Amino acid sequence: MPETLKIAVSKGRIYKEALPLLAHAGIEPLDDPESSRKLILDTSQVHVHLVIIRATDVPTYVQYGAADIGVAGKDVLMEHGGEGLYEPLDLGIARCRMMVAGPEGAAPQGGRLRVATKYLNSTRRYFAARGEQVELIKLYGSMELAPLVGLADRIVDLVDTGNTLKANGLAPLEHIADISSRLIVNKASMKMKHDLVTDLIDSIAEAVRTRSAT
Ligand code: PRT
Ligand code: MG
Repeated sequence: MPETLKIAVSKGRIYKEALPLLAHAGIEPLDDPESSRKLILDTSQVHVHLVIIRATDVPTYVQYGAADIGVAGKDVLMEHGGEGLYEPLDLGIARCRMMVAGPEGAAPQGGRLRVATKYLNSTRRYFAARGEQVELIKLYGSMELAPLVGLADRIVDLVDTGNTLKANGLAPLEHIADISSRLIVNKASMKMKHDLVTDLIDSIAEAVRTRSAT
């Protein structure tokens, strides 16, 4: 059987920005995941398939070898921990910052801060490194709401333009990390499908270089 490559990618902003990089490597999906219900897409290369999954699930699929390669946000990778994965390439797409945010003009807090986030591990590490004791509240989305209704004093979320924070009377307070999407590779696939995988990495790396040169 000829070797195949499965590439895990999420719909939305990562997919949109990854498409031109994949196209440069000669990989063009034959369906549009935004309109098709298919979760496995054939591409212009018969041996390459795209697996369309939730952004937070991408590292898990690649870790277990259900996909050979994936495109995942650094935010998601920092939560996952990176076990079983190589991270050979920063794609420079879907850029944003992970920030601590809170009410505009909030007075410095005396007691133990309550921090709401979906990024529990990153948030725990960040405050621990600063020697600050905080109470973490796990949320799955709409973190901006938490300070407005008294659920939390601060949130940790991704910020791009800052419009979402501003619209909710919040301001960015502390920078935790710069975020962009990374190419990740299953460690066994890197060995077993070495030529296929490294050819793909090289050609996507070239696409990234060409793009940043323009
Ligand atoms: O939507 P779903 O629940 O399926 O998953 P997801 O929200 O993780 O997926 P998606 O597609 O929204 O995000 C995928 C990845 O894009 C993230 O993991 C990040 O690596 C990256 N990314 C880049 C962003 C942003 N920029 C971003 N601005 N992800 C989310 N946002 C959100 C942010 O959480 C906040 O709600 O946009 C809002 C802030 O944007 P501004 O411009 O108002 O500051
Ligand atoms: Mg989303």
